Parts: sequence; C-alpha cells; structure tokens
Amino acid sequence: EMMTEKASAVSHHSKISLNPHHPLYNEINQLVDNHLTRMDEKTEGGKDTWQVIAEEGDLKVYKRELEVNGVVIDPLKASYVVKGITGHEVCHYFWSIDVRMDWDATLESSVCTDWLAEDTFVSHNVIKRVWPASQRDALFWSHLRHVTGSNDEDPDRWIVVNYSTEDPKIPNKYVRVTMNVAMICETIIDPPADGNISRDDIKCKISYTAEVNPGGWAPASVLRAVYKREYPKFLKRFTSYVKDTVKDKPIMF
Ligand code: 6CM
Repeated sequence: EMMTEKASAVSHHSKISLNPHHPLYNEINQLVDNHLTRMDEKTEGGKDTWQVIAEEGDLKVYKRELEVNGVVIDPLKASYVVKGITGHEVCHYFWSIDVRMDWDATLESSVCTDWLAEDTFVSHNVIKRVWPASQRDALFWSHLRHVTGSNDEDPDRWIVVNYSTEDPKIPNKYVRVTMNVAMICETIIDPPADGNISRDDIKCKISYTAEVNPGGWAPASVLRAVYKREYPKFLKRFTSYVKDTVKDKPIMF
C-alpha cells in the first residue's frame, strides 16, 4: 500500500515546468495533489450533502450550502461528459488566457500579470458587476498539467488549477474574490474497428470543482441565484467553444 501511495504521488507530480526553487512550486504541487486525490476518493455516494442544482443530459451540477459569518461560500462541483473532444483539449483551452474572454461571460477583463513557466502564470481578472453588490476582481495562478496514469485505477488525466494568490503591485480597486478551482479531465476512446480514431470515437469526462469566497458580504439569495444560473451556462458555453474550435483540427491527445 505504501508503494501504491508513493507511486501515485509521484505520478501527480509528472511534467512540471515550473522551477522547483520558485516560491509557488510547493503550493502548486500540493493543490494539484489534493485535487487529484479528492477526485480519486469519489465522494459521490454515501451520506454526503451535495444537492443537485442542475441536471441536463450528461451535465450534473451540485452544491453544498455553506455560510461563514453570513458570507456564502457554497462549494460547487460538476461532472460532464462531452463527445468529440479530449481532456488535453479541454484543459488547454480552459488554461489558455489568450482565449479566456472568448468563453468566460462572467469576466470584464483578464490580464496576465506574471508568466512563471510554460505551464503556469498569474492573471488579474475583473468580474462583471452583479447588482446590487460591489464589483469584484480575482488574482490567481493557473497551472496546467498532464498526469500520466499507470493503470485503470490511475487513468491518464489532464488538470488545470486556478488558485488565488497575492501581488502587492495590483491595486485594490475592487472587492477581492478568492477561489480554488479545478478542472480534471479524462479521455475515453471507443476504439474503432479500422483503427483510425476520429472525433466520433472519443469523449471527455470532465470533473469541475469551485470554491469561491466572494470576499465580503453579498446578498446570499442573489449570489446563489447567480451560481445556479452561471455555472451550468459556463460549462455548456465553454465546452461548445472547445468543440467548435477543434472540430477541423487534428485530435490533440
Ligand atoms: O472557472 C471559471 N472561470 C475561470 C476563469 O476563466 C476561473 C474563474 C474565475 C472567477 C471566479 C469568480 C466566480 C464568480 C463570483 C461572483 C461574485 C459576484 C458577487 C456578487 C453577487 C451578488 O476559474 C468559470 C467561472 C464561472 C463562474 C460562474
């Protein structure tokens, strides 16, 4: 058992470009590991307290109601199976700041403030104002990683983590939202008889989690209504963006 644990911990660390001496190196590895481990635990069944807030075909969105000092911090998770795209493609476009404004309808702007490595950068994001609350912004690092699996229980996965960070150079003009977001993907291939894999033979199993702290008081009912509307909308809009963008491109495995 010790061996298995060690092996999976090592595989969670596979292929990181960020320099081990970078101050965020340990934090990033820790966050990636936690997300992969939590996902492995498959918390679905049993006596957990997740309630469904949206269900549409293969899309399921759940939340757990949680308030701290009157501030809503409901953790959210979603699972989705999308045909015709790979986990690498989904994570590539979720991570890539160049296209973020093409699919994220909740943002007013998104600017890279620090490029750390070819798999990691920090961005400053201004969120569209939601009446009657004050406008919010978010500063977070985004890290993209391929996690090679060794067997069926430890499948090949791609992961993106977006996690709040600080930078005194960014002026505090807005209420700062903090968050811990992860997108984890696995590609399922139905091997065709002729051996030539086309987009009809592939699908992507997506698991998305978001823990967002609005950073200060915001009316609970408005916030929950925004989440209920925006998360399913984001998942559908984002995945159709990916499908559309890659449809005439070679499959990126
Ligand atoms: O994951 C999503 N987007 C990523 C960036 O493209 C990133 C998310 C960053 C922003 C997260 C903020 C969530 C919205 C907070 C609303 C606060 C409003 C306060 C006032 C309400 C009364 O990981 C997709 C995020 C989709 C969010 C619905």
